[in-house]
Amino acid sequence: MIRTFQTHRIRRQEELSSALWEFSPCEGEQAGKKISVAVPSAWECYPDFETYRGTAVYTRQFFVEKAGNIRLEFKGVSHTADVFVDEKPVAHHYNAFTSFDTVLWLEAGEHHLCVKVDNRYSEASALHIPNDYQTYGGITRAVVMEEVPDMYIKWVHAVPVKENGRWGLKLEACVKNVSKEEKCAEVWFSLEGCTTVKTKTESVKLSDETDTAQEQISLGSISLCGEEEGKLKKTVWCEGAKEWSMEEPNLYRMNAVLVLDGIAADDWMERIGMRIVETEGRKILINGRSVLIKGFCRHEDHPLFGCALPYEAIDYDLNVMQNLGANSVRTSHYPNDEIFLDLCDEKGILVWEENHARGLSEEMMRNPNFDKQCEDCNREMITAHFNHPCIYIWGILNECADHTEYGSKCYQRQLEQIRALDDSRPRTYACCHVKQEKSLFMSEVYSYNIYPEWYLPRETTEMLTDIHDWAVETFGEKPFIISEIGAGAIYGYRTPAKVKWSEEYQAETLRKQINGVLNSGCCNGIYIWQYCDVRVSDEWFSNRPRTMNNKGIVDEYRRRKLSYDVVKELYTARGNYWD
Ligand code: ADA
Repeated sequence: MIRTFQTHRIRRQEELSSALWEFSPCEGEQAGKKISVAVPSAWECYPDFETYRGTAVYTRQFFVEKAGNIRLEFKGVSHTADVFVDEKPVAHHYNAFTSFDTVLWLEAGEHHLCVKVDNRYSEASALHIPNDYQTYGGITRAVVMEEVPDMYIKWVHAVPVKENGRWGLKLEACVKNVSKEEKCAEVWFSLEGCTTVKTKTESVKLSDETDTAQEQISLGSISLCGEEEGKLKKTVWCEGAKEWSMEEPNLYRMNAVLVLDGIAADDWMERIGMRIVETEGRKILINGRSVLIKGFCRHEDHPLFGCALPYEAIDYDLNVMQNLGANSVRTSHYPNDEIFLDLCDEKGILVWEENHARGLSEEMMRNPNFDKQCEDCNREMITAHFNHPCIYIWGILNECADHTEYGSKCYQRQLEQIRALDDSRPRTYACCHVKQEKSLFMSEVYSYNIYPEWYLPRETTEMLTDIHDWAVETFGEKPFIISEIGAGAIYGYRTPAKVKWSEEYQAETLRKQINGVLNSGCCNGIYIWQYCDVRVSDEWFSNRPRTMNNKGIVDEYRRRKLSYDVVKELYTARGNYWD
């Protein structure tokens, strides 16, 4: 499954995943063995590959109907991919959690696709390191083949705006010419589901045969030299559009059509929700209302699927979280599968999406690949996920070294990069070097990971007020979120002694922590660490019984611990807003 809705009516698209591929490991006792596996998947879920770390090749044939430009998109390969078509290298990509693509000219007929996948840790990998979660191996998200014309639409970004009670969209469309010659195309836009879409100039109909009854607006014409890309910009007004909210997540389908040589040659569709996120003093406002975050941190992790959760399992998790009274998810600690984001758009769940990094020391941030790998991740995440109304904030660099001179410069560069890519959302980062942070002047929201009554013998409200007051005194008034709080419990371990690791201890601690945060009067919300128990790297076995991070409210099989009812009681007692 690529997305939860159709993204093209003109561009021919075929999902190459959702099929059996041939998998063959390159190292170890099983090197050269060939097995048929479903893709997407993580190889740790194939029998006898539970702990395989190394390289492997995935292969399959694919068929091109007519000679032309073929775009191959990989939504996620964990963690380094080298792609070959008919034995020729065509793409290289690092990072499991962002997508990449390549456009090739191919003859009609059968072709051979080979993806060499590497999930090893090495100096070359600054972000995938042994960590408090697992770096799986494999083609873990969808693979798509598309036929594109010489000029095609790479993306359209839309920022909702409101003037005099009327919704509009600030649009930017990116077009690419993949041929060697100069070409000119025109891009038309419509928004399905709104009564009309008008610019200040008169709108025109593209043709009577378009699938949509909506008016088409020209975003303009663009001439591009060979292999060049360019952008068109326009603001359009949308009569009758309803806002997107947690309670009523209204979505509209944006439809862009590219006309080349008089023919509607390419199209691109995505959905948008009308909502504006702002911060004001200590409030996070969505369409002017101050939200109260009742959230969970969630890893993409499941004992049967690794990080390659199918649609149904993602939907299951979101339903459970909503049943618990939650209204937000933090994608700790990397960009998530777009199917997750599509579902959050549809269910009205707010998402804190963050780039990929967890707990890197200054020394680790000095890895020569660190800056580039982060910058690539930020750019790929924001470009691909820009239009999701559910994403209300961007996060970076969870618990890295913002307390040192060198580290804080990295934070500042990345916060600047994020602002340049998207100025419509606030930015934040989850801190842990209590009261030593240097870059908080740049983020719009303060966020802290605190573990009172688990790692630290402190009381929740006292600890967070102390940090909050320091941040406000040092950097000024801003919204403040507890981005992690929690306690561990081994599923099934119940004892009247209520000691650490028992379900009783976790349930009691969470009650104190959640009440402490929500009653503090200075917090816009809380993200519980964490939704479910997750597998951690083998190197992280110490302090991690079962080599799992056991702070889930449900275990890895989604079985409820005693804390489930406590969280449900406390979350459902509060509304979605903080007034
Ligand atoms: C940190 C970190 C999480 C997790 C958590 C824990 O705050 O951000 O990834 O490791 O601690 O369980 O200790």
